[in-house]
Amino acid sequence: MLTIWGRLNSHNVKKVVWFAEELAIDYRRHDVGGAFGMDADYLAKNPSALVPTIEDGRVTLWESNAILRYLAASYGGERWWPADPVLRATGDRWMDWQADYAEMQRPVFLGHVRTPEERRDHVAMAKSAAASIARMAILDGFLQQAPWLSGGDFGIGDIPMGVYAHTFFTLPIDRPALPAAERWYGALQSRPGYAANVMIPLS
Ligand SMILES: N[C@@H](CCC(=O)N[C@@H](CS)C(=O)NCC(=O)O)C(=O)O
Repeated sequence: MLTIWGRLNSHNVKKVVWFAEELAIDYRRHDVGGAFGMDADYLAKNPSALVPTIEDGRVTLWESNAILRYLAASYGGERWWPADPVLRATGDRWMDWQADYAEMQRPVFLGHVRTPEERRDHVAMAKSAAASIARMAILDGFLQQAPWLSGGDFGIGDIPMGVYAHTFFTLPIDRPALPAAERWYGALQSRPGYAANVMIPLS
Protein backbone atom coordinates (compact mmCIF):
# COMPACT_ATOMS: atom_id res chain seq x y z
CA MET A 1 0.00 0.00 0.00
CA LEU A 2 1.33 3.41 -1.01
CA THR A 3 1.21 6.04 1.75
CA ILE A 4 0.99 9.73 0.79
CA TRP A 5 1.43 12.55 3.30
CA GLY A 6 0.10 15.97 2.37
CA ARG A 7 -2.95 18.22 2.42
CA LEU A 8 -5.00 17.97 -0.76
CA ASN A 9 -5.18 21.74 -1.32
CA SER A 10 -1.46 21.66 -2.20
CA HIS A 11 -0.64 21.68 -5.91
CA ASN A 12 2.20 19.26 -5.33
CA VAL A 13 0.11 16.81 -3.34
CA LYS A 14 -2.67 16.90 -5.95
CA LYS A 15 -0.19 15.73 -8.58
CA VAL A 16 0.73 12.62 -6.63
CA VAL A 17 -2.82 11.69 -5.63
CA TRP A 18 -4.17 12.19 -9.15
CA PHE A 19 -1.34 10.16 -10.69
CA ALA A 20 -1.76 7.34 -8.15
CA GLU A 21 -5.39 7.13 -9.26
CA GLU A 22 -4.43 7.16 -12.96
CA LEU A 23 -2.16 4.20 -12.25
CA ALA A 24 -4.84 2.49 -10.10
CA ILE A 25 -2.44 2.26 -7.16
CA ASP A 26 -4.01 1.47 -3.82
CA TYR A 27 -3.04 4.34 -1.50
CA ARG A 28 -3.92 6.06 1.72
CA ARG A 29 -3.34 9.77 2.29
CA HIS A 30 -2.72 11.59 5.55
CA ASP A 31 -3.30 15.34 5.93
CA VAL A 32 -0.02 17.10 6.74
CA GLY A 33 1.18 20.65 6.13
CA GLY A 34 -0.57 24.00 6.12
CA ALA A 35 -3.21 24.15 8.85
CA PHE A 36 -2.52 20.49 9.72
CA GLY A 37 1.11 21.18 10.68
CA MET A 38 4.00 18.72 10.68
CA ASP A 39 5.08 16.61 13.62
CA ALA A 40 8.54 15.30 14.42
CA ASP A 41 7.82 11.94 12.75
CA TYR A 42 6.97 13.70 9.53
CA LEU A 43 9.99 16.00 9.67
CA ALA A 44 12.19 12.95 10.13
CA LYS A 45 10.86 11.65 6.81
CA ASN A 46 11.11 14.99 5.01
CA PRO A 47 13.76 17.38 6.37
CA SER A 48 12.66 20.04 3.86
CA ALA A 49 9.43 20.44 5.87
CA LEU A 50 7.31 20.39 2.72
CA VAL A 51 4.58 18.17 1.32
CA PRO A 52 4.19 15.69 -0.29
CA THR A 53 6.16 12.72 0.97
CA ILE A 54 5.45 9.09 0.13
CA GLU A 55 6.40 5.75 1.57
CA ASP A 56 6.22 2.70 -0.66
CA GLY A 57 7.84 -0.52 0.46
CA ARG A 58 11.50 0.18 1.00
CA VAL A 59 11.46 3.79 -0.20
CA THR A 60 10.59 7.09 1.49
CA LEU A 61 10.55 9.86 -1.10
CA TRP A 62 9.83 13.58 -1.38
CA GLU A 63 9.82 16.08 -4.29
CA SER A 64 6.55 15.68 -6.13
CA ASN A 65 7.92 15.32 -9.65
CA ALA A 66 10.50 12.76 -8.52
CA ILE A 67 7.61 10.89 -6.89
CA LEU A 68 5.65 10.94 -10.17
CA ARG A 69 8.66 9.56 -12.04
CA TYR A 70 9.14 6.87 -9.38
CA LEU A 71 5.49 5.81 -9.60
CA ALA A 72 5.55 5.76 -13.40
CA ALA A 73 8.74 3.68 -13.49
CA SER A 74 7.52 1.31 -10.75
CA TYR A 75 3.87 0.85 -11.70
CA GLY A 76 3.34 2.37 -15.12
CA GLY A 77 5.27 0.19 -17.57
CA GLU A 78 5.86 1.32 -21.14
CA ARG A 79 2.50 3.12 -21.30
CA TRP A 80 3.53 5.67 -18.66
CA TRP A 81 7.33 5.43 -18.68
CA PRO A 82 8.36 4.92 -22.31
CA ALA A 83 11.77 3.42 -23.07
CA ASP A 84 12.14 5.68 -26.13
CA PRO A 85 14.18 8.65 -24.82
CA VAL A 86 12.55 11.09 -27.24
CA LEU A 87 9.03 10.10 -26.28
CA ARG A 88 9.88 10.17 -22.58
CA ALA A 89 11.61 13.55 -22.79
CA THR A 90 8.66 15.08 -24.66
CA GLY A 91 6.54 14.95 -21.51
CA ASP A 92 9.39 15.06 -19.00
CA ARG A 93 10.38 18.54 -20.17
CA TRP A 94 7.00 19.93 -19.06
CA MET A 95 7.57 18.56 -15.56
CA ASP A 96 10.68 20.72 -15.13
CA TRP A 97 8.98 23.62 -16.90
CA GLN A 98 6.23 23.48 -14.29
CA ALA A 99 8.70 24.36 -11.51
CA ASP A 100 9.40 27.74 -13.17
CA TYR A 101 5.73 28.24 -13.92
CA ALA A 102 4.80 27.67 -10.27
CA GLU A 103 7.12 30.48 -9.16
CA MET A 104 5.46 32.88 -11.59
CA GLN A 105 1.92 31.98 -10.60
CA ARG A 106 2.52 31.97 -6.83
CA PRO A 107 1.92 35.70 -6.06
CA VAL A 108 -1.40 35.89 -7.93
CA PHE A 109 -2.54 32.58 -6.42
CA LEU A 110 -1.58 33.49 -2.85
CA GLY A 111 -2.96 37.00 -3.31
CA HIS A 112 -6.41 35.91 -4.45
CA VAL A 113 -6.78 32.72 -2.43
CA ARG A 114 -4.87 33.11 0.83
CA THR A 115 -4.57 36.87 1.47
CA PRO A 116 -7.29 39.15 2.84
CA GLU A 117 -8.28 41.91 0.42
CA GLU A 118 -6.73 44.69 2.53
CA ARG A 119 -3.31 43.01 2.53
CA ARG A 120 -3.10 42.18 -1.17
CA ASP A 121 -0.17 43.49 -3.21
CA HIS A 122 -2.04 44.25 -6.42
CA VAL A 123 1.08 45.28 -8.32
CA ALA A 124 2.82 41.98 -7.58
CA MET A 125 -0.38 40.08 -8.38
CA ALA A 126 -0.79 41.83 -11.75
CA LYS A 127 2.85 41.11 -12.61
CA SER A 128 2.39 37.47 -11.64
CA ALA A 129 -0.83 37.18 -13.68
CA ALA A 130 0.90 38.64 -16.76
CA ALA A 131 3.86 36.27 -16.39
CA SER A 132 1.51 33.28 -15.96
CA ILE A 133 -0.43 34.24 -19.09
CA ALA A 134 2.78 34.63 -21.11
CA ARG A 135 3.89 31.17 -20.00
CA MET A 136 0.50 29.64 -20.72
CA ALA A 137 0.69 31.06 -24.24
CA ILE A 138 3.84 28.94 -24.74
CA LEU A 139 1.99 25.86 -23.51
CA ASP A 140 -0.90 26.76 -25.81
CA GLY A 141 1.51 26.93 -28.75
CA PHE A 142 2.78 23.41 -28.02
CA LEU A 143 -0.76 22.09 -27.71
CA GLN A 144 -1.60 23.50 -31.14
CA GLN A 145 0.79 20.83 -32.49
CA ALA A 146 0.07 17.90 -30.16
CA PRO A 147 -3.02 16.80 -28.22
CA TRP A 148 -1.17 16.32 -24.94
CA LEU A 149 1.96 17.70 -23.30
CA SER A 150 3.23 14.10 -23.31
CA GLY A 151 2.74 13.90 -27.11
CA GLY A 152 0.11 11.78 -28.83
CA ASP A 153 -1.30 10.30 -25.61
CA PHE A 154 -2.05 11.63 -22.15
CA GLY A 155 0.93 10.85 -19.92
CA ILE A 156 3.05 11.78 -16.92
CA GLY A 157 4.10 15.04 -18.60
CA ASP A 158 0.51 16.30 -18.40
CA ILE A 159 0.23 15.87 -14.64
CA PRO A 160 2.18 18.80 -13.12
CA MET A 161 0.93 21.49 -15.50
CA GLY A 162 -2.53 19.89 -15.46
CA VAL A 163 -2.72 20.73 -11.76
CA TYR A 164 -1.52 24.31 -12.27
CA ALA A 165 -3.86 24.78 -15.24
CA HIS A 166 -6.86 24.30 -12.97
CA THR A 167 -5.62 27.17 -10.81
CA PHE A 168 -4.83 29.31 -13.85
CA PHE A 169 -8.27 28.84 -15.37
CA THR A 170 -10.05 29.30 -12.01
CA LEU A 171 -8.35 32.46 -10.71
CA PRO A 172 -10.33 35.66 -11.33
CA ILE A 173 -7.87 37.16 -13.84
CA ASP A 174 -8.39 38.53 -17.35
CA ARG A 175 -7.12 35.85 -19.68
CA PRO A 176 -6.74 36.04 -23.44
CA ALA A 177 -8.24 33.18 -25.48
CA LEU A 178 -5.89 30.19 -25.35
CA PRO A 179 -7.88 27.71 -27.47
CA ALA A 180 -5.47 24.79 -27.45
CA ALA A 181 -4.78 25.08 -23.72
CA GLU A 182 -8.53 25.36 -23.06
CA ARG A 183 -9.21 22.26 -25.17
CA TRP A 184 -6.54 20.35 -23.22
CA TYR A 185 -7.89 21.61 -19.86
CA GLY A 186 -11.36 20.47 -20.94
CA ALA A 187 -10.02 17.01 -21.83
CA LEU A 188 -8.33 16.71 -18.41
CA GLN A 189 -11.67 17.34 -16.72
CA SER A 190 -13.08 14.09 -18.09
CA ARG A 191 -10.44 12.11 -16.18
CA PRO A 192 -11.98 10.92 -12.88
CA GLY A 193 -8.80 11.35 -10.83
CA TYR A 194 -8.49 14.94 -12.03
CA ALA A 195 -12.12 15.78 -11.37
CA ALA A 196 -12.03 14.30 -7.87
CA ASN A 197 -8.68 15.56 -6.61
CA VAL A 198 -7.59 18.54 -8.67
CA MET A 199 -10.85 20.34 -9.44
CA ILE A 200 -11.59 21.17 -5.85
CA PRO A 201 -12.19 24.76 -4.72
CA LEU A 202 -8.95 26.72 -4.43
CA SER A 203 -7.99 27.16 -0.79
N1 LIG B 1 9.58 21.10 -4.90
C1 LIG B 1 8.66 20.58 -3.90
C2 LIG B 1 7.82 21.74 -3.41
C3 LIG B 1 6.89 21.27 -2.29
C4 LIG B 1 6.12 22.45 -1.71
O1 LIG B 1 6.47 23.63 -1.91
N2 LIG B 1 5.08 22.12 -0.97
C5 LIG B 1 4.28 23.15 -0.31
C6 LIG B 1 2.79 22.93 -0.65
S1 LIG B 1 2.46 22.99 -2.40
C7 LIG B 1 4.44 23.01 1.18
O2 LIG B 1 4.81 21.98 1.68
N3 LIG B 1 4.16 24.09 1.92
C8 LIG B 1 4.23 24.06 3.37
C9 LIG B 1 3.05 23.40 4.03
O3 LIG B 1 2.15 22.89 3.38
O4 LIG B 1 3.03 23.41 5.26
C10 LIG B 1 7.80 19.47 -4.52
O5 LIG B 1 7.56 19.53 -5.74
O6 LIG B 1 7.42 18.53 -3.79
